[in-house]
Amino acid sequence: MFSKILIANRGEIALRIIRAAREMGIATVAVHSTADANSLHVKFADQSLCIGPPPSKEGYLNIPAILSAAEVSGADAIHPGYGFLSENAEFAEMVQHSGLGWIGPRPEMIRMMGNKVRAKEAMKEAGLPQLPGSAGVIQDERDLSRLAERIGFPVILKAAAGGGGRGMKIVREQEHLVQQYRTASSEALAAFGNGDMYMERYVERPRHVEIQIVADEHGEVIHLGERECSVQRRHQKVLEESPSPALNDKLRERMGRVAVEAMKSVGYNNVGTIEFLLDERGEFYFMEMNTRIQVEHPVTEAVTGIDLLKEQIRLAAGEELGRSQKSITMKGHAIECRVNAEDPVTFAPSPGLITAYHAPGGLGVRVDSVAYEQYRVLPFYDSMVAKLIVQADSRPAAIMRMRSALQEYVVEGIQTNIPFHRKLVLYEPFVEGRYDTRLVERLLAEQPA
Ligand code: MV4
Repeated sequence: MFSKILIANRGEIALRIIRAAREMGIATVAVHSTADANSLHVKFADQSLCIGPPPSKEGYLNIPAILSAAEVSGADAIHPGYGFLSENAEFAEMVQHSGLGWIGPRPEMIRMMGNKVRAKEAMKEAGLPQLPGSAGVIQDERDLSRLAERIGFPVILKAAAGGGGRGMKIVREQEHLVQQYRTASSEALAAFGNGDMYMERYVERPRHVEIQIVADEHGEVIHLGERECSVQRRHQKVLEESPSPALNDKLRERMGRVAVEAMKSVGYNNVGTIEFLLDERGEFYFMEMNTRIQVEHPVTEAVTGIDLLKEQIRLAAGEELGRSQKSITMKGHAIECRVNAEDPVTFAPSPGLITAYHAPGGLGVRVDSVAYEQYRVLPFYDSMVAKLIVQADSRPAAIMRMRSALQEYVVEGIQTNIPFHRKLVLYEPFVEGRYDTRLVERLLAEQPA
């Protein structure tokens, strides 16, 4: 097992990693930007090192500074958290070549899933259901119309180097196809340095359902059920829940089984998430895979009772999974609300000083956050300031618990989306569990802030 872990991240996930490591008897090293010198992750780690100024490129993305910090501190492993360097295959490789443990999947897995076309091909080969689409990258503009005719309109053009909703274009009519393709490809080239595009049939009202994978380095793979992530705004998740109100036991079993089989066939290791699109008929299709711990992991922890961060660390140290799929039981229901520092009308980030703070508590209530009274939300980083997670015996009970917790939550001095969350958990389509990826749009149209 590792004896000292360096955490190449900040905020609540850095704190989450510190807590897991401490419970395992592992020492922790925080790295931080000059602006984060007084942050909780720095205070709570056993050791801390400043790695640069506030801009991410010079700090939390500064590979030489982070590797130096690992060497100076005598850390024997690096946990990248989410965002920042967590899905940078070159970084993972450098970490391993420095003789350090990498708390994540092998670099080749990160690389494969980072290229959306390669990931699709590999996952098709591995047996995951796919939407009708182009066989890999679109090679020639002259193939476009034949391709779209075969797939059937509407189609969606996606950037091979994109992901998470970046670099996508929906095309509804043949006559717009070539123009849309040119625009999308040049936008992708500008944004990602790669103009490669692929095409899929467009699913109109999809749900985003993802499966949590846990795999050891010895070929054992299990899943920890699903998370429903359809409550999004501009491809940013706002609320997640588990189980998904859209799945029944049979569909859950099938999704989990094919996901596990696919991961076994590519030799995946550590934790990961397979994202599926679920259509109105209950058919599911592979979308993308995330090769990191995710923001919304606590809802899975809540319903399975498994500490995903401890698992991740244990598996990265080469330990065996030591649990069978049969031993996994899901209990009750969990919901997570992402609390963001943002303007309720424009959704622009609203950084600044928190002048009053009271986090909710009580049975089945968890708050993962680095916020406190007099904490300053910095303008340089993500605007998420807290995750509020509740669990209860049933979905209706979890919704009641979330309403109660949101009522207790006090954050003053900055603007937050807490008022939005209070509306969301009262909104009938949400309460009924009958919603898709357009839920937030509908709520905002019906009840403007
Ligand atoms: C789609 C789609 C409909 N049809 N692909 C958005 C994020 C990226 N992972 C893929 N996305 C989508 N791909 C086909 N063929 C609709 C979306 C999509 C979406 C997916 C999940 C959650 C929210 C979304 C919001 C808009 C569009």
